[in-house]
Amino acid sequence: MTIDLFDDAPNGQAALEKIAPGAVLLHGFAAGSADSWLTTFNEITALAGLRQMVTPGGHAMSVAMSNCGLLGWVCDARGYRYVPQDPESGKPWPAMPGKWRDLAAQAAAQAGYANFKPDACLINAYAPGAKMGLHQDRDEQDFAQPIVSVSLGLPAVFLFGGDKRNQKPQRLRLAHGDVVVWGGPARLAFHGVAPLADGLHSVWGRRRVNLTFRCAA
Ligand code: MD6
Ligand code: FE
Repeated sequence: MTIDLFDDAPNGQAALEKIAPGAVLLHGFAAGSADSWLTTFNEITALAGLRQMVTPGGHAMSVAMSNCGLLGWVCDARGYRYVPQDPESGKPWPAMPGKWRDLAAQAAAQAGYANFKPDACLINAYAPGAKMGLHQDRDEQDFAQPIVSVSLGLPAVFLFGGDKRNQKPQRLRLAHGDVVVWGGPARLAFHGVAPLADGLHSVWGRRRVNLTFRCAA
């Protein structure tokens, strides 16, 4: 199964780069079907629109977000949490597409995390200049489960630190189709995204989209 995916990658293989104990970068793992990612992304964001959420501190995030799956991550004046309904529509988040869930599980398995069954997919859309400050992902119930992060569209510089905020982060270039899998001893590492450089991607245009698959419940 994994071999087939590798054959789909543009260079005929997906190189696995270890970035820290517990964290790997699968180069080009999701690059195979760029058009179908976009079609599905458009269907989901037509149902649950991208929006700039406001942090508990009162700042609008520069990244626009939506979700699919049983649970979606939100933030507002009350804090950060997972909720089963889109607060804008009152409706459940759109279902997680089976092909998205399957690709996330295959990436997790490739990184050594078998039986990954995500219930939440956070969708992040970056316009040029948008960024994400250093943070830990700690709103999920079970830190034994990894996170799988799929990068689409324009390349970004991913900042990857340690489990203390003051550790100087590595700077990793994430290109279209790259997948980062993140768990075990790296699960609570601080990470962020540097301001997105402008550019034009042939399928996604002037933006980067990141999908992070999680087990939230
Ligand atoms: C992003 N990603 O790449 C933001 N979190 O746009 C994340 O915050 C993230 O990529 C946990 C694990 C992988 C990630
Ligand atoms: Fe994160």
